[in-house]
Amino acid sequence: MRTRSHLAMSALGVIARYEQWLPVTAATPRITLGEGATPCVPSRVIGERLGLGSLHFKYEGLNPTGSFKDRGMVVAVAKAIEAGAQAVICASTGNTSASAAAYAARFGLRAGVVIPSGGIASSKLLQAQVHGATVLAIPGGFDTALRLVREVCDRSPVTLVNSVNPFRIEGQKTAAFEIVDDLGDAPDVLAIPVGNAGNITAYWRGFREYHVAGRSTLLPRMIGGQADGAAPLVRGAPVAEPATVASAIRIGNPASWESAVAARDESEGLIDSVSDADILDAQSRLARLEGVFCEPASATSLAVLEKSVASGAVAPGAHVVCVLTGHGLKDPLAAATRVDPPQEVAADVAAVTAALGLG
Ligand code: AN7
Repeated sequence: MRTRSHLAMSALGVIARYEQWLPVTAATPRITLGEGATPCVPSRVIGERLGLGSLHFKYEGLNPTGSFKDRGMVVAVAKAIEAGAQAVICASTGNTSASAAAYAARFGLRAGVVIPSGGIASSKLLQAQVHGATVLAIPGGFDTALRLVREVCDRSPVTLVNSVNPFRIEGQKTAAFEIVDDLGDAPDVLAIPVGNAGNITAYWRGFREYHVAGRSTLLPRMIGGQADGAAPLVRGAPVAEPATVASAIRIGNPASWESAVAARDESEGLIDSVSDADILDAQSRLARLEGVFCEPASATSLAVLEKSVASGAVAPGAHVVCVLTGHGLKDPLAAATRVDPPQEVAADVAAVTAALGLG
């Protein structure tokens, strides 16, 4: 059950809750849509099966627009307002655009989003549209879209709110603070999906800052997960045409490449890749065994954790937090490939009883 203080935390939002850790000034508006204060859900089944000391899911799908992007977006938009901006722009595989559109709508900015044509999940596209963003679909993938919006920002008075905007990373690091605040210390291992690599950068920064300040006794090993068909950081070279069912992380040339590698190496962690089948299996297991529905990209964190336990890279007994970055309802078509259609039955008690196996 959510406690009163828990509710108060999400009502505060991440800027007001963590202002002393953020680059905010007296002039920065304390805006919020209620982001952050997401639960660390203890695993009921999977952690024990893997032989872990503990496993928690940081359920970021419960943010206002259904993904972790809201943590960074609220800070980026607050700083944009502080600087007098009237418009924001981003490239996106879907969640950044949904978040930018919502915060822009709420706080009176125009939003432009550039997406790969046909390349983002249906609910994410709808979110950008419903919040009134100008949605532009281009031929090519996310990497092309990001290059394009960076050039637009060099020429025109519009604020870029991709994670190359440093305020995005600053806001996103609050998720690491929350994990330590909720669990009492940092975990041994943090498993996290990696696309444009802003989030692994942000968590590592957050854990380090809390550790330096004496809020935690340890630093987690960062275990990053990419999809086999979109694994530039595993290969060590950009991927020209990234391909995976996990459209959120269909990224071939991550903007935060160096800081992701630094997070991996400084934490003595690893970044590995998993197949689309493993990703969808992990998504399904989370839904069926734990009651937690996340999108495919998010399930990459569990899939890479399972692979790491199997290889011995993560030891039995380890205390692990798995970051579930976005809600499963974001991408209904992907999840629908792994479920049975409803059984058509007659509208009578006997038929329903028999179909339920209660007869
Ligand atoms: C659910 O929305 O890049 O490694 O444009 O939506 O920080 O990029 C989304 C990325 C993981 C990867 N999980 O995080 C975008 C975008 C989900 C995501 C990632 C994304 P980064």
